[in-house]
Amino acid sequence: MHSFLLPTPEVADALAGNRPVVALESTVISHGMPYPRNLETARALEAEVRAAGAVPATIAVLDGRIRIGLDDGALDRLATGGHAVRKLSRRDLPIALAAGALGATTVAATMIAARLAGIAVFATGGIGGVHRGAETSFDVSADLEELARTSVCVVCAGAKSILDLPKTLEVLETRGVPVLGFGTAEFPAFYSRRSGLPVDHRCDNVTEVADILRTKWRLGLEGGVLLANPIPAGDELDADAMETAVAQALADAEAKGIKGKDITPHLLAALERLTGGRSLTANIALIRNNARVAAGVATALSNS
Ligand code: PSU
Ligand code: MN
Repeated sequence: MHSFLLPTPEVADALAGNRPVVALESTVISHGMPYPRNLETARALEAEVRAAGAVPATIAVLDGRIRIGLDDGALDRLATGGHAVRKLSRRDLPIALAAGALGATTVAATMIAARLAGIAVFATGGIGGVHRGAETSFDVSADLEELARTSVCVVCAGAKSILDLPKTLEVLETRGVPVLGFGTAEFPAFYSRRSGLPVDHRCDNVTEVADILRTKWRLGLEGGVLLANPIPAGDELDADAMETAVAQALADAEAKGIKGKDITPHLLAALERLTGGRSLTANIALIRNNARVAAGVATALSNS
């Protein structure tokens, strides 16, 4: 294990015994949801992973180490820290570690940490992608670069329509990232099951997903795989109503001049306000569903 990594004994044991482990990110806890729902959700995700027979490893940066698995105290600091918690992507990791800062890891940084620790499967809500208007702003999430280079399977519910979904899929294609639909041939749009955009391949069970992962990596094709798992039908939000809310959230961010790493957290908070909290409830349902599926994939992968 890399000297910068600090796994909990439970995670270290599971990895040493080739038992299934699922990585979980912390930016969604610190910057993606309000307290106390964020803390409840973080705990619920760990419980989902355990109930499905795998070991959860929530990842964050504390006191100069990348923690692989968090105790209650650490989870609490991340959930209550607000703006004192840095949002860490690839570029930020060395700075935060060297400074001994408290930081939450994005999809990109969580992938890096998972890979270093030897964890192949990671569950999140939605990935970052190509922002609307990227042709002038150049705002393309580092998550896409990381998916291109780091060999981890990321289970998500697609990407939010705060992003430009067709452009996001174009970049994933260019960068060689397989996009698999779990029980669907369509890329899901986070709050809704459908986007009208096709995935590369539909998988109907976790064994098939594990086969594709193994094949990719045995071929020496380094890089991630995106497993897109639609929000459960009963938790879906109305696509038109969400589009209206997204347009308002984007206009608000533009008016306030929000840019760079602050834009995604700002839009998430605005959507929650604009939907009277319904976006948060949907977010929690889909991320729990992703944790369950990720545990299944990790189990299928460790059985081979
Ligand atoms: N999308 C969501 N919820 C989130 C994020 C994205 O629906 O919480 C977080 C993830 O941690 C993701 C990060 O990796 O935002 C992307 O930020 P940016 O767009 O600045 O790359
Ligand atoms: Mn960005």
